[in-house]
Amino acid sequence: MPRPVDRTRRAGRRAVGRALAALLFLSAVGAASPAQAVPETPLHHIVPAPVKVTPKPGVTYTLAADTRIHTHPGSREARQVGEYLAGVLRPSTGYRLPVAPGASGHGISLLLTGADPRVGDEGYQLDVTHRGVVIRARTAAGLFAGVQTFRQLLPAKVESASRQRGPWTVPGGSVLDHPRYAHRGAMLDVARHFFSVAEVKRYIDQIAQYKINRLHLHLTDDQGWRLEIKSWPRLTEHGGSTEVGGGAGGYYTQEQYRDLVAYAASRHIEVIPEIDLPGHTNAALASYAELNCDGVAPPLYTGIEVGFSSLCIDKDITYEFVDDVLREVAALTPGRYIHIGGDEALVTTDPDYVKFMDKVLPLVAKHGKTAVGWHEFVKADPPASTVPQFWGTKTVAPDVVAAAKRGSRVVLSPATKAYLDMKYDENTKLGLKWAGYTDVEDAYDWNPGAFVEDLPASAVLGVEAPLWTETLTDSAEVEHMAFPRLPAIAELGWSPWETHDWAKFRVRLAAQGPRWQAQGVNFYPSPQVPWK
Ligand code: IFG
Repeated sequence: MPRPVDRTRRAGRRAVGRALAALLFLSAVGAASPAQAVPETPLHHIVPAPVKVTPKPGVTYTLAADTRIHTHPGSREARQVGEYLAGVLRPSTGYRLPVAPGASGHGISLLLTGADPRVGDEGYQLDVTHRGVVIRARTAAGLFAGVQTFRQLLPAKVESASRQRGPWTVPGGSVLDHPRYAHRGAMLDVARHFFSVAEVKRYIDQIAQYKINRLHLHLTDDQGWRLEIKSWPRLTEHGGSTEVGGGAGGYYTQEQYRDLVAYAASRHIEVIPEIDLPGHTNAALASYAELNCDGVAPPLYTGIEVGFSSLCIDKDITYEFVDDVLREVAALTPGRYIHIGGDEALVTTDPDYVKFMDKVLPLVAKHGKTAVGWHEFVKADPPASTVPQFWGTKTVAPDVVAAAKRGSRVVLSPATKAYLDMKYDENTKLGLKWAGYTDVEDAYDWNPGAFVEDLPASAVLGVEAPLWTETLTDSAEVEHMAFPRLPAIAELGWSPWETHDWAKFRVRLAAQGPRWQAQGVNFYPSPQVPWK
């Protein structure tokens, strides 16, 4: 005979049973209980991964025909970011989205006050509530970065250039974000094949989406000189008249170049012009006989060999030439840096190379700029202010580590990871393979802060993805090689190492696919990515 249990205890047990059953039921149906994982939203798909994402389940904000964009009163720069955002949203939503100074709790607000100090110079805070979206930053660059994140919270069709049906709903929540590295670069080689102003602007718009903030333009090489130098006009008249394969080539007048630099700046991207010296100079040598040691100008070159050319190290005119070029390039460069190349000077002896750099590096400083160079130039013991750009295929680089120990900070572009002209695999028609095949996981799965042995993490200024164009002739071919690997490098440059996770990144990358389709980006659908 079971012991009599008093009624109240039995009722109490039933209540506990009911509560347990309810909890089991709720967890089964996925209702948001505190312990329950938050349902997946676009907040989980942002590339580059933000520092901190806090979804607010059940909260959403939907753009409407009367939505307004408010920008920090009195800030022209904030207003420009507002107009940029409107330019992205108007074509696809069809909404007027007027932009006006003001700070309202409704609609979209871009404000330069109230941001968490951790956002620093390029970070932002983004908050989505039922009433609207508020992006706060300390600079316009931070607002611009926040806008790139906000775009990715909207449906992919918002990226379309033509009117699409809504609704234009974004998930509630907040993002706190700021970059890991100061230098988050993309390089475009416009010397092997010339790319028009429109094509470069298209690339600028594409890289800006992933918070890239430096565009290194490789303006001169054996096959072409692409920037007008008024004191040496034949550099473009003759040296810009062809390209790899013998095509028409081309060049930017200084006015066109200024337009490119301004366009990049409006996307908060600093242009770093490269004048590759003393090697990779056949276009200059072909343009001016007097620059050649033997006084004879070689023919224009349309092949893809490297390392066969050098300025004449012992002629005075060489340094007059370099000084004139650097003067005019510096006048066209609001940014801090000029890249002087220095790679593959294979017919320049080391003593001559050092002699050349000892004369040229002070000229860069004289014209008020800081020199970046491919990392070989560290053999000239350059000043600690100069920036070696590492492009090695190995992780051992003692001379680069020595330069870092002298105070230089290094940009990482390892050819085995960041060279976007490397074929994805043996089936890739475009590109080269001298550094090995590089699929998306290769481009993503390395740590810039611990890649070069003995290079202190504090010596890393950032990363940069070079895109050489020996085999690329137009935007579609550029995009096939740059996407999806450039966003991988962009994430390495922006996101905290703690967020680094290939299994998660490939899913986030897959969510970018529909956006690129909406934009007409000719991306490579790598089998490594679970495209939707
Ligand atoms: N190396 C050359 C580039 C280009 C590249 C193609 C550097 C610094 C091979 N120099 O990379 O001019 O030809 O992948």
